[in-house]
Amino acid sequence: MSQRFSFELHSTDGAARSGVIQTPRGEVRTPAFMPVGTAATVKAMMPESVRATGADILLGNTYHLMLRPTAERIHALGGLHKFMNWERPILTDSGGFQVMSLASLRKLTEEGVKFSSHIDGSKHMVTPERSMEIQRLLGSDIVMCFDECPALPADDATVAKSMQLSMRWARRSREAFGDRPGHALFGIMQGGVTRDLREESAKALIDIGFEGYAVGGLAVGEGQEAMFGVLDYAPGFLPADKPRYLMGVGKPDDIVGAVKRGIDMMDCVLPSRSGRTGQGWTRHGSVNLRNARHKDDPRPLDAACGCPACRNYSRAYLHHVVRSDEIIGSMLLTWHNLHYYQDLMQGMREAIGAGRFAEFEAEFHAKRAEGDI
Ligand code: PRF
Ligand code: ZN
Repeated sequence: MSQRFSFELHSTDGAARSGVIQTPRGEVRTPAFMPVGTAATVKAMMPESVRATGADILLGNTYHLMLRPTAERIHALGGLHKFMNWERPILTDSGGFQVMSLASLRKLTEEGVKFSSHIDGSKHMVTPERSMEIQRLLGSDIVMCFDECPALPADDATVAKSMQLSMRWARRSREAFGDRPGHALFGIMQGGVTRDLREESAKALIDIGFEGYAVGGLAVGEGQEAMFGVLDYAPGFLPADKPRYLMGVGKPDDIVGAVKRGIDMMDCVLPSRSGRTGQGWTRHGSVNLRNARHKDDPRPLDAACGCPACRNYSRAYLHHVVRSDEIIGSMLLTWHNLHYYQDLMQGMREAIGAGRFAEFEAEFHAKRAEGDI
């Protein structure tokens, strides 16, 4: 591969940044939102539709894909991009976080995590080395270190011990990943809501050296105020010339607050998952299309939105298909939500470029304060 992985910072506005990640599979404009394609699909969406919302990159999951259909099978079929018909960049999570939240009979040791599959109870072991192998077999462009993410609240000693284990696993991940031009390995900072632990974690990761750095261990029960408290200092512990990825975040206001504090990449199941339960996200906040108030409403979900759900259908229709459990209800609302999230990212990228992020943020909050009208 001739083209290597690189990150160019274009503009900054306060702590907020905009730029571009270059990969052999195309560029990722930052701040970037990555739709979640856990099981080799962004649920209810065709890949070309995901692209039409403005997504540059998807997230895939080691944990789910290793269990079904297996990394070896995907590799034999030409890799994850070909398998799911998405040619652009893919970032894969390493499995540790999903093992702890989804698998049963987990046993964590220095070596890795043993667990039983949530699908058929079969036994597996993931280590940093195995996670790197799986992500290589998938053909992931951005590979994540194997880490452990403790649920919060947890006492400092527990968080410190877990973070230090993650840092030893980060070193093993780096060694197992090796040198793969055109592919990137990202380290994952842990340390809960404790400043000293976050700093210790950042130093350990920088000492190892990565192509990008994630802030892990947030949005796990600490609440937005505590999360923003950590984001007030944590991105500053990381190298300014490398992308910073906040894992598993979030609601639109979490995303705006994270970008304001120096985050470049995010992922979350929220826009796709909530679309499948009839929840639409707009500039005015969230709208429950199941609600009877939409029954006779001929207006679009969001008149300012250019997505197919808003251009071609009424709230009354969306209400009807959601209430009737019609598949198109999930399709239209997922499309709308992903489109809204990508519009939000584009708006932030433009605002940062123009040095008016503060105005963007004020308007974002003002529109939400008006509520759905
Ligand atoms: N680590 C990994 N994946 C994650 C997280 C983490 O800490 C989070 C925390 N919000 C989401 N996904 N590997
Ligand atoms: Zn829309």
